[in-house]
Amino acid sequence: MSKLFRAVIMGPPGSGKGTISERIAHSFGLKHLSSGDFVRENISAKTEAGVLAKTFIKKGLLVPDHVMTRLLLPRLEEMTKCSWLLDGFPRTLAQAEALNSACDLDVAINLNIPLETLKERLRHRWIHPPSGRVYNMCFNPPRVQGIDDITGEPLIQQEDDRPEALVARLRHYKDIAKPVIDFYKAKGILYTYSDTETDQIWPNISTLLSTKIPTIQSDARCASTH
Ligand code: G5P
Ligand code: MG
Repeated sequence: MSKLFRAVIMGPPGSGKGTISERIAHSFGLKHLSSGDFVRENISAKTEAGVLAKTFIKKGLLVPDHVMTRLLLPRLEEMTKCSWLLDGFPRTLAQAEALNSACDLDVAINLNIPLETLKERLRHRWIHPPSGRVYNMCFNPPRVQGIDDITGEPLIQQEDDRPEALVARLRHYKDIAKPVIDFYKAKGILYTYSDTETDQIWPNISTLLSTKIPTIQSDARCASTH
């Protein structure tokens, strides 16, 4: 019988959660679920939760816990046969506790990146909204400026990467993350990585996961999607 593997990746806005998640999904076959992408899908589809979430995201605020858990937990229930990586959820202690009631995690990855590095990165970030693909005009630019490599569609800058929303996001992060970090530390599953470069952090995460998930069988691997 296959052993399923469940992980979360935490870190402030721009810390590289999405970039590292894509590498993990590609290398280890985990299904990548990004809470931010999921919220944006709901905003585009104008669902009730999406309309509500938009009012918070525009101000650089977190979406309320009850909205997030109502969006995310049913999605996880559909993935009982998958090994997955949850990117951006939980963000608060209430979310961590709700997730803990729904399933057991194997690993919580925590990215600890200096503030100045974060501000600089997000200034240069562009995304392809339909897929959630992320580019950085310095670090990983698209082949043609402003155009998605795969579909040829235009790239945009997200509303919450605008300077005023960004500062608010970074300020809030530290306070709310501390209890979540302590929660996973107490469970003995927290792995924190501190550096200014994703390429320095990635080999260490890859080594960790190689030791933690050698037994995932092909039927527990899922396509990498957001
Ligand atoms: P998101 O979409 O989850 P955030 O705020 O957590 O947004 P974000 O912005 O998606 O975080 P990230 O995924 O941590 O950042 O980082 P990334 O996108 O991979 O990398 C950032 C940029 O840096 C990219 O351009 C990348 O190419 C580049 N980069 C990566 N590594 C390097 C490097 O080494 N060097 C350089 N130079 N560049 C690099 O959530 C959005 C909003 O949704 C709501 C909130 O309102 C949130 O603000 N939301 C929730 N609300 C409540 N609870 C939740 N659980 C919520 N989840 C989402
Ligand atoms: Mg992200």
